[in-house]
Amino acid sequence: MRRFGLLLAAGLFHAPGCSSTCVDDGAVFNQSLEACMTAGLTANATEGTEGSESDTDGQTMTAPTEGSASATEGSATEGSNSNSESNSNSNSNSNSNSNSESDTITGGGGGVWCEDKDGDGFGDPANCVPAEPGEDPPAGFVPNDDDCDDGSEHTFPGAAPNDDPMACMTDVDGDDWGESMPMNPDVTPGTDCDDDDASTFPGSAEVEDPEKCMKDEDGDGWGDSSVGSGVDVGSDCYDSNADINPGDRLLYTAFDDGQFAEVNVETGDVTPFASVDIGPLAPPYQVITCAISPIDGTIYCSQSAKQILIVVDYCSGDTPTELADHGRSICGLGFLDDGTLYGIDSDGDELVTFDPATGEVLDAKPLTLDGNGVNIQACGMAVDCVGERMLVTDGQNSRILSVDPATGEGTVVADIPEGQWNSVGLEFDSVSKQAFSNNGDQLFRITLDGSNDYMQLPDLAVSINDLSYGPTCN
Ligand SMILES: [Ca+2]
Ligand SMILES: [Ca+2]
Ligand SMILES: [Ca+2]
Ligand SMILES: [Ca+2]
Repeated sequence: MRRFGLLLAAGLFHAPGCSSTCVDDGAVFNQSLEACMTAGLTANATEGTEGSESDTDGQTMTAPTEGSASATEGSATEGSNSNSESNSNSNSNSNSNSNSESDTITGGGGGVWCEDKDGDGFGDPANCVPAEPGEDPPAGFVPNDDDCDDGSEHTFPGAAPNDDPMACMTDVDGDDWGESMPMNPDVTPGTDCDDDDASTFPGSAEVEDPEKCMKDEDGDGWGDSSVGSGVDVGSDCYDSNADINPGDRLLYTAFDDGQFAEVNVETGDVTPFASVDIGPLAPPYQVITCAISPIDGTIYCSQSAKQILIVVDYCSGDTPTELADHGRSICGLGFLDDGTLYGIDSDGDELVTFDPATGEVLDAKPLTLDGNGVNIQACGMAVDCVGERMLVTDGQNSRILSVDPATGEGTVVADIPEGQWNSVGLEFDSVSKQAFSNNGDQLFRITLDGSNDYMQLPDLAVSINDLSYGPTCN
C-alpha cells in the first residue's frame, strides 16, 4: 500500500490496460481512475469485435483475432452464429486470458481502494488507488468508490433509505429520511422537513396523518402543535406527554368535594370519573380552575378558598400538594408551551406569572384593552397551542381576549352577545381550533378566527366553574 503512494507521488504508476493518457500524471489518474479503467476495458473489448454480445464469463477480453475474423468472414446474418461458435471454441483460452489479467484489471467498487475522509465507509472516487488483492486497504481507505460527498459523514448513497435506498442523500438526524434542502447541489433532496430532529419526518405522527411531515416527540402518533416553519402543524398540545393527546384525553371540570367529572359537549352530561383525597387537607377547599403542564403533565389548580395553587394527580387519587400562599383571586390558569404558568387575578385585574415549583407569583401586569384597564369579574383561561396565544374569557362582557403575555395587552377574538357570565370556564380544542366556554350550565363552541361565529351547545347537567383537557387515566 505504501508502494502505491510512492508510485503515485512520482507519477510512475502504470496500470495495465490503461492508456498512457490516464497514467502519465498521478493527479489525472486519481481524478479519473474509473474512467481510465472503463477506457482500458473498452479498448480491449474493441479489439474483440464481437464485443459485448458474447456471453458473460469474460470472453469479451479474449480471442480478438478469431472474433474479428469470424465477423469479417460471416455475412451480417451469420454473424451471431459465427460469434457463438468462436466463443465456445475459445472457452479455454478465454478463461486463461481472464485469469491472467484478473490481478491487474480493476473496475467497480471491488477493484479499488478509495480514501474515506468522512469515515462513513464510502470512498471518495476522486482519491482512489488500485486494490492489492490479498491485502487490506491503507489506513483511511475503503474498498469502494461510492461516496457522493466525502466531506459529510451523513451523506452517501442510501443514507436516507425511507426516501430512496440508493440515492445520494443527507440524513443528519439519523431517522432515515433525507434532508430536503441539502447544501451540496449534487445531493438529491429528500423529504425530511427537519433534518436536525429525529422525531420530525413524513408520517412521524402516524395516527394524526400518515404522510404529513410532523413532529411527534412523545411518540403517541399525534403531531406537535407548536413547530417551526416547514413542519406541518399537528394537534398535540402536549407533545412531551404521551398520555394526553386528541385521541386520549377528556374534557373535565373539578368539584369542591375532590371529584373530577367528564364534560360531554354533545349531551351536556357531567360524569364523575376520578377523585382526589382531600380529607387530610384543612378546609375550606374550593377549586376554581386547573391547567396541565406541557412539560411534564403536572396538573395545577387554583384553590381559591385559601388563595393557593395545588398540584393534583387525579389519576392516582392522592391528596393534592398545597403550594405557597399567593394571596390573589385567581379565576383562570394556563401554561404556555414553554412551561410558563400564567393566571388571571380577578381582584387586581392582572396577568400574573407563577413559579410552578413554589406556587409564588413572580410577576404581574395590568390586563389592558386598547391601553385601558379591563375589569375582570369572572374569567376562564386557556392556551391556543396552535396559534400559540393565551386566551382569557372576560365574563362580564362575555367575550374572549387574546392576551400578550409580555405586555398584558388584550385583543378581542370573539364577542358573544349572551349576557354577563359569572361562572366561567374556557378550553381550546386543538383539533377543531375552536374554544369551549361556559357560563355556569350554558356551554358554547366559539370560533377564534375573527368571524365571531359561535354555537350554543346543550345545557350542562350542572353548573360548573372550569373546563380543561386532561388525561383519561386509562
Ligand atoms: Ca466517505
Ligand atoms: Ca459521505
Ligand atoms: Ca433525517
Ligand atoms: Ca405527540
